[in-house]
Parts: sequence; C-alpha cells; structure tokens
Amino acid sequence: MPPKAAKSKEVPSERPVLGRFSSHLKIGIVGLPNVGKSTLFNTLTKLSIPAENFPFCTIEPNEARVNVPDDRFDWLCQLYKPKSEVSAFLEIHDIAGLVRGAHQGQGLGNSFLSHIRAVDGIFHVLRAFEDSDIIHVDDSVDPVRDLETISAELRLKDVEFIEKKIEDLAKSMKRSNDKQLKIELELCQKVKEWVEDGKDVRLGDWKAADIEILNTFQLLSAKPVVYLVNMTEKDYQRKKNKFLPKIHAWVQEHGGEPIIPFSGVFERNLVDMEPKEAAQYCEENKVQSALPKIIKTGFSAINLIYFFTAGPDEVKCWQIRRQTKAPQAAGAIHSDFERGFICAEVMKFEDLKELGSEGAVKAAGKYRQEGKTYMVQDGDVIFFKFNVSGGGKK
Ligand SMILES: Nc1nc2c(ncn2[C@@H]2O[C@H](COP(=O)(O)OP(=O)(O)OP(=O)(O)O)[C@@H](O)[C@H]2O)c(=O)[nH]1
Ligand SMILES: [Mg+2]
Repeated sequence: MPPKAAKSKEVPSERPVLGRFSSHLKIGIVGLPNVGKSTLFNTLTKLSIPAENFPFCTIEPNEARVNVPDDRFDWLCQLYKPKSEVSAFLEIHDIAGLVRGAHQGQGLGNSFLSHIRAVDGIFHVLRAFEDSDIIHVDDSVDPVRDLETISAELRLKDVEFIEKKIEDLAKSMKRSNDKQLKIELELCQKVKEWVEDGKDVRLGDWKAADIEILNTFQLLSAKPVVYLVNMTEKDYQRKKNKFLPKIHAWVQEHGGEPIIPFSGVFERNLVDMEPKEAAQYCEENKVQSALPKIIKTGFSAINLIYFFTAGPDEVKCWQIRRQTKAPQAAGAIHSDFERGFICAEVMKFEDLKELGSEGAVKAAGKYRQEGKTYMVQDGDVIFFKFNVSGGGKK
C-alpha cells in the first residue's frame, strides 16, 4: 500500500525534513520556455547583496544571491548601530526552459533536469499573461496545462531514476543478503508506485527512516515548490486574472503549496526606477512589488531559517536548516563553537523588541540558557558560550 498523502504541512518536530541536510541550500527558477523566468531572475539580481559581504554575489551568469528582506534585522541594526551588517540571502538559479519530453532528452532535456536536481526547491513560473508577440511553446496560454506538463516531466524523470535504482539494488541483493538493501528496495517500489500514480514524492506521508533514504536520492518531485504566476501589470494591480482561480484549484489538489502572483514587466520597470520615483509610482498606482514576498517564501520553502548574532561590532543573520540543534547552529559560525559548545544564551527577538534592550530582557527573566538538545528557532538572538582547550570563551 502506498502511504497516504500528508494531511497537514506542519512537520512534526521529530520527523526529519525531506531534502539535503546542509545550510547551503538553493532554489531554482523552473518553467516552460518564454514564461518570464530570466526576466524575474535579472530583476532579482539587481537587488543583489553588496559585494563586500559576498564577493561572489553573482556566482555565475545564471546564479545569484539575493538579500532576504526582514524588518527584524533592520530593527536590530537600528538598535546596535553595528559596524557591519550582514543579512540573510537566498541563492537563486535561473534554469533554462523545460519542454514536454525533456525526460527523454527533448530540448536540452536531460541537462536541464540535472540543473533541477542540483537545487533544493523550485520557483515554478507560470505564464498567465497573453501577448501575441511572445511565443508560447504550446501555442496558447494555458497555465494549468503547463503545470501538468512540468510536473509530469519531473515525475517521469523520478520514475526513470527509481527504476535504475531498483535494478541496481536487485543486483546487489544477489551478491549479499543485506537487510538495509531489502529496506531500500521496498521503499523504491513504494515510491515508484506512488509517482506512477501521478503523485509527487513530497506529498507522501513517509516515515522518518524512509526520509533518510529518500534524502540520498534527490528526487525532483520531492523538492518543495512555490508557484509564481506571471501576469500583466494591469491584472497584478487589480488582483484579478482569468487563469488564477483554475491555477488555485489545481494547486490545492496537488499539495497546496504557496502561489504568488507577480508581474515580470512591472517588477522590471520598478527596479530600473530611482527609489523615490519607484515609491511614488507604487503609491499612485496602489501597487507593491511582489519580490520581497517571493524571496521570503522561497527561503522558507527550502527549509532555511536564521538566527541573529547582534552587538555593536556586527549584526548578522546566520542561516541554518530548520531543525538544527544549538551546537550545529554554533558550528555555522565556527567549527570551534561547535566542538567546544557549552551553551547558547537565547533571547527571542519579540522579547528584545518589546522590552527594548538586552538588560531589560535579562531583568524580565527571559534570557535563557539552552543546551545541546535545543532546536534553534527562526529569529532567535543568540550568544554562544564555548571552550576548546587552549581557546577562550565567547
Ligand atoms: N508581456 C509580457 N512579456 C513578458 C513578461 N515577462 C517576460 N516577458 C517577455 O517574454 C520573453 C521571454 O522572457 P524570459 O524572461 O526570457 O523567459 P524565460 O522563461 O527565461 O525563457 P527561456 O529561458 O527561453 O526558457 C521576453 O521577451 C520578455 O520580455 C510579462 O510579464 N509580460
Ligand atoms: Mg531564460
């Protein structure tokens, strides 16, 4: 029996997250050709982080790091007025358009799919604007058909991968009767059935042990998705688009991931304006950029969070994967912090904001010492204490 679909998006705290265990996670922009992927990517890169913090801001022509906007970070910078400010960033890859038959090598099929394999989540861009000057690969604008096309391609590639895996496992089992091989084989058969049934791997209610195995496969339909619906500026502004209700219905039926409407043309124009002019334009037209929401949602979708270190020298966001424990979070700063971990002194951002200073948080008894098993939460303000032989304390 294949597992039943996950009922809720809330991951129980003990269950491992589906996806690579790394704090260097990235998201790829995926979709059919000519839907506005590169337009979005180029607009985002214009928001790239200043070069002094990340020397490899635009890593490759199609890879970039973008600041994650955050009022909490801005507030901390106001409070400490630090010499250095380092915000969180989202690494985004622009992937060339995928076409039907890509899994069999259509278009630049297989290499595109390998680019998708290398990212940890997907911004799925859908074209919901009509413009006879911009060719649609399937001749007409129909985002629901496009959703079907892309998601089917990803699943077909997964089936191919799993079939190969099953073959390999069966061969290995002839040589040895290892219990682990048998467990993997059974899981692969379950996954194959699930995917062939038209369901994405990420929607399965997999057991913790299954997830550990699945995480070694990097299956395409296991990756989290955020749907970005590209529409005309007029539609975006009036918050109405004829395709949107159908897209919404489809997404609800297929996992209920976030949908963010945007307008590529509007965002491109806005980013080219002077900040003052842009603000005035937005006010006059009662419209706002969707980019901050796109970046924040993408960051969270690939299971990244961050904690802050804050003081007069530096306010910095340290990005880690959700469910990271305190010593490993300390290791994001320096391996010595992890090796010699003593404890984490933690303030909740909300407490600091409400009470106004570190001293006030301490006085209110809300400054906590946490040990090795503490799971770091997004927005924690942390001071790590550590001790390595010959080293000092911080
Ligand atoms: N009318 C209109 N045209 C757009 C919009 N977004 C992008 N385009 C145009 O559509 C064409 C394709 O845009 P790209 O951003 O290059 O599309 P892409 O998805 O990266 O395409 P491939 O890389 O070929 O897969 C360009 O001529 C863009 O100017 C939009 O919101 N409205
Ligand atoms: Mg492109």
